[in-house]
Amino acid sequence: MTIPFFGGTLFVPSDVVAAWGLTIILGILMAIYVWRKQKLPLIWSYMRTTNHRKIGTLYVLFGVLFFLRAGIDALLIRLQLAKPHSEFWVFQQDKYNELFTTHGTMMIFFVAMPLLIGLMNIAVPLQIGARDLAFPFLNSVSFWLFLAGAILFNMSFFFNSAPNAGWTGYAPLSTDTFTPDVGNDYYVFSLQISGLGTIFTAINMIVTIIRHRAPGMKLTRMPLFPWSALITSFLILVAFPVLSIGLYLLMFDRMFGTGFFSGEVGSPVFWQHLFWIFGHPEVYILALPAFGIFSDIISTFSKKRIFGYPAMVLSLALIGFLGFMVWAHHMFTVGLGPMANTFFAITTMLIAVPTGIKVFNWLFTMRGGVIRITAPMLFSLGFIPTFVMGGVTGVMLSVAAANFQYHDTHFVVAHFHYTIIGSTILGIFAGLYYWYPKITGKVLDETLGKWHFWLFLIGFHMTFLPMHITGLQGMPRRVYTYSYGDSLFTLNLISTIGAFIMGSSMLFVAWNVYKTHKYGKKVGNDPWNGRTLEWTVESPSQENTFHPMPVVKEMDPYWYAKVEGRTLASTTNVRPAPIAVETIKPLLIAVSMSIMSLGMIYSWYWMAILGGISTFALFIIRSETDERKKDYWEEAKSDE
Ligand code: HEM
Ligand SMILES: [Cu+2]
Repeated sequence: MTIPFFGGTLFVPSDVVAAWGLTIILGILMAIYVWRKQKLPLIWSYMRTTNHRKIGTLYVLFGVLFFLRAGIDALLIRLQLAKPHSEFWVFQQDKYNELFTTHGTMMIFFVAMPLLIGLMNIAVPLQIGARDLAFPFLNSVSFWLFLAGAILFNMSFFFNSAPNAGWTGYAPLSTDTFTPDVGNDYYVFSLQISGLGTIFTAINMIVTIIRHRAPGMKLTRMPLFPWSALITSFLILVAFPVLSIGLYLLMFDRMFGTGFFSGEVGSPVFWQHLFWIFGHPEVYILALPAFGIFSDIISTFSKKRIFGYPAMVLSLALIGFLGFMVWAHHMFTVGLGPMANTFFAITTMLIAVPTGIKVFNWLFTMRGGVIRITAPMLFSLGFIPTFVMGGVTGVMLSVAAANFQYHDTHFVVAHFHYTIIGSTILGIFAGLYYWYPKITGKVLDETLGKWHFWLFLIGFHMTFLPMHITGLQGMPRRVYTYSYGDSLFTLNLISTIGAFIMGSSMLFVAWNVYKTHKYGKKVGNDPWNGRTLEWTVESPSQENTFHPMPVVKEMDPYWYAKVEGRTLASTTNVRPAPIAVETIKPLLIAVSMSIMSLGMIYSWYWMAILGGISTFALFIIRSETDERKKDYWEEAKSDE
């Protein structure tokens, strides 16, 4: 669509026009709803909250919102690939590149990460007997930084400059020589901002889990989800700064004419190293929390303690450690040489060992157990074979010589969707069904949950199983079309139909949430007959839980207390809890940083400086106000 604009003409693609139109209409409808139902005070209180459950809920809400966007991207990709020589209406110019870039980037950073972090926020403090995260203020800063990054990223589409160099932002394509438009600046700054928030969360989680466990809850008695959160946080702490550095250098290349990743002295391979030193651990940052969720759920619904607890913890740690030794398996075809390729092939294959141990331990946990097939359990059961299949193709990919054949084909696309959806997404669904009572006080409808599960799983395998074959037949990834002669049509059509089945399963979630909200009954503390501490507190969990504090004498303390018909011992002599405050400052920090980033993206330096000054000022103001000041004294005394 071309629009006359001050004498010139403006070209606006029709999908962007549609997006603006839709957003304005939805915005107006939402404003009316908020006004009519008088929800403003509620929104205002959530904008200032520092409570872990509320922040966790916000993460989940926005994660789901971005899932919708990234999911629609996926459906558009699949529509385009449904038949050869397709000319789908949104495919003006190089839209396909933008679509797979926004799909991949959003799914990883603005869907999988926030949903997992949201679940950690909701469940981890309750599971370890902490009243909140160690730094509630910082927690809220993390959330708003994530949201600021995500909104920034999405804004790019509305100005018809979505990033288009893939979620990996490979140089030299992502440098200003080849993509001079601001699209990839949006990529750089939105990941930078939200990444900062993620690093803060990691610090927060580590301190919370190390410092704020209930009395008697030794690390060796801690449930596996907090364990996975702890190890994941260490991975984040090492991996995300590397991404930040990479993005920082890319920013210099794009905006200030340096040549880190191209030219005489720079090299695109430097970017690949930096990116994958972050990027491979990132895969485990997504997978490990899901492992933790499955462990807790499988144990609960098998009525058995998790099998091989020490081995489970050790293999979590080992996977985390090995995750840092394998990044170059993404670079087999770059030409690092046979020695390097062999080293990275072997370390990659080694990861299969601890992963295999975990799979067997889940199976042994179920063996001889009293199994209840509930929605969360179904997702956990669906995870095991799906993830194992992804693992098998992973080992195939790690054979460096064979990798030359698979590299950058749909085989890889099939592989990583099996692992990421098999672990993270199924884990998120399982966790959401499982902890829904702790979030809202109601249990989601089981029948609709099962519909969701089956449609999703069947649709999933229909979508991605054929991609193994199209990939082996040589269908390249990130290429927007193919021809009839390639004999790829039927398999691609099946994939597309599968994707729509998968998409339709989400309608059951929407219906379920609506139905539960409308007709669901409030449930008590312990709707699943659970084993761990989160089931001893109210549903939904209140601010300031655990008064008095339970004393933990074994693993799964709540379960053994129930079995032996006693109540958990408790004490009031505990370390002072983190102090929740209501404050708008975290949101303001995020807004200032967005203003700074927008200024940088469009080289409006006055605006960048303004945003920078206001960020800095807020830091100063914050450092002058510390709600814990008087409690430091008490804590110092109690530590003596
Ligand atoms: C809902 C169902 C999904 C469908 C139908 C789908 C489909 C696809 C397809 C066809 C591609 C390849 C595009 C191309 O190479 O031309 C792709 C890429 C990708 N997908 Fe998905 N996907 C789905 C869900 C997810 C999820 C849940 C995640 C992660 C949490 C994810 C992460 C990625 C990533 C990282 C890429 C690579 C993008 C790139 O090449 O830069 N996808 N997806
Ligand atoms: Cu990897």
